[in-house]
Amino acid sequence: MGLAGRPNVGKSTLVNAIVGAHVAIVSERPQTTRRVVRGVATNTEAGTQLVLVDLPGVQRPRDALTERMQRRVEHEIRDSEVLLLVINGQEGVGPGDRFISKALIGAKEGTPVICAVNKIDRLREPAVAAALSAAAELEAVDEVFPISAKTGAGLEPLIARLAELVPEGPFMYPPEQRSDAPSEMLLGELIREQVLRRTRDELPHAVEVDVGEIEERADGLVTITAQIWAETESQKGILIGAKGAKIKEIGTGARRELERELGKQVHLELKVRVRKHWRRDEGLLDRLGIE
Ligand SMILES: Nc1nc2c(ncn2[C@@H]2O[C@H](COP(=O)(O)OP(=O)(O)OP(=O)(O)O)[C@@H](O)[C@H]2O)c(=O)[nH]1
Ligand SMILES: [Mg+2]
Repeated sequence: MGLAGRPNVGKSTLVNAIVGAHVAIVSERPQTTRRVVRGVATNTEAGTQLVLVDLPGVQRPRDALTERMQRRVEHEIRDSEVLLLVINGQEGVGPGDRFISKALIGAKEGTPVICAVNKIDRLREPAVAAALSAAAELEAVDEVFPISAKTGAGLEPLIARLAELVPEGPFMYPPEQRSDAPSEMLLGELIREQVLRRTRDELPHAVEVDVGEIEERADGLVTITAQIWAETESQKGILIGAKGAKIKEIGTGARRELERELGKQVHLELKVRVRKHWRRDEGLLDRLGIE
């Protein structure tokens, strides 16, 4: 089941909420998600498993990175058995949502499209009703659900409906598994999430994280080395900060997240490096697993 929607509408937040774990990274900045992650939510009692494909926001490509992201979105939408179109209820239905709705019709051919009108915690009742009816008018949309991925409001009926719609069959993943991401990717993304939380303007888009060694000592301490890439010397300077204050702050936040994820003590070694034009380097993007 693929999640389509404009950047920043809350797709990754919704995946985490349904899965009940931090499998996808979230930030206030648009275009946070670069790598496709499958979040897995299994209800063993009911015998259902939802596989939620968290996708980058639909956008106009600008370079090799965004072109790959967009191509991947289109591919995953074509392959989905159920489509979940996420809309920012606070902003209502706009031209971007209509564009995506049209694209879904093209890919659809009998695929159910469920629309989640998100962020209703920010809205009063009449505004929710208006957003719902605008969403219901979108050509591709079969059903609409008002939700808040943040507070969990409205999630239960949405999840129940999605579970009805997924074709029956054997589980694709073991019931305890929460995501398909290899641990290096997940750890790198958790570091990038901390960078995104602490940077602004162009910087979030210019940053990439490359995880190197992950070593566990006999006493259980895990040493992780990672490089944070920026595209220019001045971006590198911002990431390091005055007397290294910024990188220290990022490192502390990231270590906390990594420790929570691994359930172990972590020693994190971060280096900031300039890698000019990495967003245009097809070979590097391959190696980074951005397909
Ligand atoms: N108030 C409120 N904020 C939300 C809700 N869902 C998500 N957000 C916030 O919206 C912002 C974007 O959330 P993401 O989940 O990263 O959005 P996304 O659609 O995955 O964005 P991209 O990966 O960039 O396409 C974050 O600051 C979230 O905390 C919600 O239900 N209510
Ligand atoms: Mg996202």
